[in-house]
Amino acid sequence: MSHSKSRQILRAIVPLMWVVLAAGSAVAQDKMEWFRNDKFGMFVHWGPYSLLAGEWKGHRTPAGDEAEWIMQRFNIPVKEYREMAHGLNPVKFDANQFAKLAKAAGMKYLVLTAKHHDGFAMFRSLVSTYNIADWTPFKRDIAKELAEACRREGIRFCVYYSHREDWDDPGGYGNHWDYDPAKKDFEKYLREKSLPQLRELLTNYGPLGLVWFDRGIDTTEQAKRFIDLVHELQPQCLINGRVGNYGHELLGDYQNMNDNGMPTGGLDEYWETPQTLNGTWGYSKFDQEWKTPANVIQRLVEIVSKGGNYLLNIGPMADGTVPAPSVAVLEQVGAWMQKNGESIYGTSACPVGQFPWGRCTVKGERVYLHAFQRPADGVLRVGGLRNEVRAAYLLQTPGRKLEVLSQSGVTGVRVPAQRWDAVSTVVVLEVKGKPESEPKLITQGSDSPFVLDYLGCETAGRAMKRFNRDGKFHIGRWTNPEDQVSWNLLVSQPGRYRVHMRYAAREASARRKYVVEIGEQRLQNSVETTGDWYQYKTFDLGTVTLARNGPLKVLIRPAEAGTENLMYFESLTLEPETVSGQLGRVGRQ
Ligand code: JFZ
Repeated sequence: MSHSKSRQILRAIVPLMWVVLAAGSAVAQDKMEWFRNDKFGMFVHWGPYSLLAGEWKGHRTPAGDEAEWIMQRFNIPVKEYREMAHGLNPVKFDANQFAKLAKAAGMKYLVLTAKHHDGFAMFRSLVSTYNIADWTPFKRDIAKELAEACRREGIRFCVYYSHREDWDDPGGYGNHWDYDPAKKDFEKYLREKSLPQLRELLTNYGPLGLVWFDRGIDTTEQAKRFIDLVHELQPQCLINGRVGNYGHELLGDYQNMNDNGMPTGGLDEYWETPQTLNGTWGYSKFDQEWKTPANVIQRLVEIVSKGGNYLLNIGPMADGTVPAPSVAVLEQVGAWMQKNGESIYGTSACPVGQFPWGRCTVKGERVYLHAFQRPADGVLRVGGLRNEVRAAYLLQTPGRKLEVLSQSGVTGVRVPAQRWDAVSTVVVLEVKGKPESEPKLITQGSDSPFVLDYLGCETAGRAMKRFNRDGKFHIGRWTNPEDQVSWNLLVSQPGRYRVHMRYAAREASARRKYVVEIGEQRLQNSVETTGDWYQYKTFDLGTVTLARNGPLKVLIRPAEAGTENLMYFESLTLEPETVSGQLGRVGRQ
């Protein structure tokens, strides 16, 4: 057999070996482990839109508009856009530079737009010649080069794939100017382009960290075809929440928060916030509104302190250059990460919430205090931490212990004036045992109701605090009596209160019984269907008496065992009807 023939066979076999290896390891490891540890990733939005750079025939995409949407923004005919795409030729592209930049920034995974909404593939595809290798003079496979460079730098390679939106294909969503939407054959598009290209990505580029789907899809059945294909070829590969219909039950291994959103946190599942470095994902020559390194670092700390990952974008130029301001910001972020990465990687959400001076993350028996500003007296105060503090020191100088103060449940650490970092000063508290918070106490203002929602509650069993772009924050996945949510109230206005519950429930949950325990009082009701997923309605559960000042526990749970999700719970409100307002004896309710 000739040398070239054997190389051809090897080239065909090697990718399949990855697939076989990946499949075997899938069962063993907790596939979320790397996502939970790595925290910080690079998003790369790159395609023919980068050549237009926010301008089409003298028209500019408006400020804050996303330059990668230019084809739809200006209803550019497929014929003209395709003609333009022939000109994409990133001769300055160096995959090693991208991977090294991600590494220098402290980013651990990289997500490349393999196909965005314009339908153009940034990888060599046998499904469609409308791709970087066949359609342009560049002729190389960008995804292949990036995947290999990422592996050399220890960066996990991932792909973004717009599985529903495709302005080039008559069967895809979104092009209402060239094609009649009523004549769209979406099923054909799924069968002949979207699913086959996903198969190419899962077969030819080695193990992928995750596939980042976008803009949802109509039915759960359609979404499951993408999920099943990923699981079939690379079971260890993660899937983001946008694979499914935003208004339906959440699918995917983790949830994406709204783009550029700063979530309130408090979720019981993995989530990620994608953000731009300026105002657009795809490169625009007009948008120079770059985030500062301090801004990026504080956003990273904020997101990680609430249990999320941060996916931060670069928009390379058409010639393959990464805009210099992006490089400058990421290099300075990396310098901070070099010194403080221990307080980010592998940490979990802070159990004691946030503070006026900054945020906290936790790992093992360490609490990392991230101070964005110096309190006037130089003392960082942490309320609600249950653990004994053994020692405190600046992460940069572990040998120099700091003074720890403790007063009525508040821990204070005094940081010398000259030791503060302008962006984020990281103080380490060595504590005894796993960091835990005192139960969150929900207090009330005068005549104000108690509004009990996902943020202030404790969950037990399978009850889970979840997020959905349409359904927003809610409690779900509770089916049995041990799946519970509870709140610890501090009553300061005894009296009669009207109880309202707001939830969404599909027909499958209708008539399921649930219990609301308010102190010693117990309300039992049946779930009423509200229509469909996340169509919330408010129900009056009657009145209760909060007899005296002091602590009161409120708990909600299914009344009996079942298989169906009890409901999508949004909130319980205790509205004062008649309150005495007098200060009474404090005792248990
Ligand atoms: C989508 C894309 O349309 C956009 O071009 C970019 O790729 C971005 C990362 O994802 O845009 C979105 C998708 C979801 C939301 C907002 C913008 N959202 O959930 O608020």
